[in-house]
Amino acid sequence: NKALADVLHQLGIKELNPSYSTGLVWGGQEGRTVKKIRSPADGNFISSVNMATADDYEQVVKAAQEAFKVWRKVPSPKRGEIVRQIGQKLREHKEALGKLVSYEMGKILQEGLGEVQEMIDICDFAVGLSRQLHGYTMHSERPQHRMYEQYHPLGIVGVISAFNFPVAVWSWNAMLATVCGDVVIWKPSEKTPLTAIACQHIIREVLVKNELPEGIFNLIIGDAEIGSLMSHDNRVPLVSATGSTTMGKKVGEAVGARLGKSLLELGGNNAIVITENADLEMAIRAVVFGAVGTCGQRCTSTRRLIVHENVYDKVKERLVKIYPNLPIGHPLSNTTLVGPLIDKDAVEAFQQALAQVQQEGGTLLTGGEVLNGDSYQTGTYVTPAIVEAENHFATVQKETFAPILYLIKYSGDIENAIELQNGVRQGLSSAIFSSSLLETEAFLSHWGSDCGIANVNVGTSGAEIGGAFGGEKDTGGGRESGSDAWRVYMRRQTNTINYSRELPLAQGIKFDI
Ligand code: UN1
Repeated sequence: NKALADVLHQLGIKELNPSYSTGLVWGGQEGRTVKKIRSPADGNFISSVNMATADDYEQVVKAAQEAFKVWRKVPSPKRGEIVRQIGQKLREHKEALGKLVSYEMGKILQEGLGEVQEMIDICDFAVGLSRQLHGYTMHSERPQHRMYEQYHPLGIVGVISAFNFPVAVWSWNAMLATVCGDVVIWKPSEKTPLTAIACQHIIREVLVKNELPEGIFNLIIGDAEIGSLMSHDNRVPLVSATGSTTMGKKVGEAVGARLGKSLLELGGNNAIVITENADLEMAIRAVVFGAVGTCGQRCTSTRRLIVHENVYDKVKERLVKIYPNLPIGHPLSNTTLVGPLIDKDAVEAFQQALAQVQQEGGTLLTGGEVLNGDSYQTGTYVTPAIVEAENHFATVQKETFAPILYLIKYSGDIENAIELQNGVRQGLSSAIFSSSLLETEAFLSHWGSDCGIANVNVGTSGAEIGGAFGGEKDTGGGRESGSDAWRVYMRRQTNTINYSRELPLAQGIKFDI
C-alpha cells in the first residue's frame, strides 16, 4: 500500500500502535487489546492500534494535570502563538492529512481537504481569540468600588469525537481550549484512530520545538469505557462530546451527576424547505450535496426535504434523474462524489431504515442498493436513496447515518412547512430556499426554525467555523467553534474591588460591630 506509506512518511508517523500519548510520550504498546483498522474504501489493512486501559487513562490524566499547572500561567497571546504554529504545520501537511482522513474515514478527497481546512481556519480564529478573552466591567453600587469579570482556564477538557469528522471537531474544541489555557485529553472514535495519531505527531513537533511540557495535548485510544471514565472523573471539569444522542445522554448524565460541565453536539435530522418561490436549480444543488456528501454521514446532512406541492413534482423529477448518475467509488479518485459508508454496520442500518420506511408506507424512488463487484468488494458502497415519506413516520423521526433523503410534501403557507421542519426531536441544522422575504424571515423568526443553525438559500451542511455550531433538543444544546463558544472552556469570576477606606455593605445593610 504505497500511497498510504507515502502519506504516513510525509506526516512523519512512526508509531502506529500506541494506546495513548501524553503530548511528548507515546505509551501502551504492549499487552493491550489490539484493534485492526481497515479502510472502508478498499478494505485494506491500515494499522493496528492498542486499546487503552484504565491505567493508561490514569497516566494521561496525571500528565495533563501537571501540564495544566504550567500552561495556565502562559499568557494567552503566547498560547495563541503555539496554536498559530500548529495551524502552520497543518497548512504544510494539508494534502497528506486530507488524504489520510479520506482513506481512513471514506469521505471523498475534496471533503477530506475541506476538513483539514476547517482545522486551519479554527487555528486562525483561536489565534485572534487569544487576545480577546474578555469579560464585562460593571458599575458598583458602592462608592469607590469597581466590579469586573474575568475568564480563567478550567483545567482538563475531555474531547470525545466521532468518526465522521475525525479531526476537525477535535480541533474546534482543542484549539479554543488551548488558547483558553486548558489542557486537552482527546478520545477519538475507535473507528478512526490513525488520523488522530497523525494530528498528535503534528502537535508533538510543535511542543518539542517550543520546549513545552508534556501533557498539554493528550490522546487516548479506547472504547466507550474510556469515555465513561472521563465522564465520571471530577478531574475533568468539561467533557465535550460529539456523536449519537444515545451516547450524549450517557455522557450528559454522568457529567451532570457530578455537576461538571458538558458540551454536547449530538444527532441532527436536518431539513431543507423548498417553497414555490425558490430558485430550484440552486436548491437542488444544495440538497444533493447535503444529502449525499460524506455519504450522508455528517451530523448536518440533509435528511428531510420539505417541498411545496406546487413545485413538488418538478423537484422530485429532477432529483430522481440526478441520483442514478452520481459517481460512486473510491474516495481518493478525483471523479467520485459519493464514497463508502464507514462499515458494514452502517450499511445494515441503511438497509433496515429503508425496509422499515417502506413498511410504514414510504415509497422508494431511487437507490437503496448495496454495490458489489470489482471496485466495491468491501460491501460498504451503497446507492443514495430517495424515499417519499411522511414526517411522522418512526423512520423519518430517527437519524440514520446514511444517504437517505425523505421527500415530504407540504401545502398552504410557510407555517405548515415550519411545523414539519420543527416536528422532530433533533434540532441541529435547517434551511429554506425561497426568494420571498416574507417566507425567509418567517423561517428565521422566533416562531420559525427551532434549530441551532437556520440558513437561507444555503444548505444544511458545510457550516463555516466562525459561527457557533450546535443545536437544540436532542442535539444536546452545546455550541462549539466560533462566535463566543469559547466561554464554555473557561470559568467566569466576578471581582469586586474596594479602593476606599470604608467598608460599605451592598444593599445598604448596616452591620456595625
Ligand atoms: C459534524 O458532522 O459533526 O457543518 C460536523 C458541517 C461541517 C461540520 C460537521 N462544517 O457540515
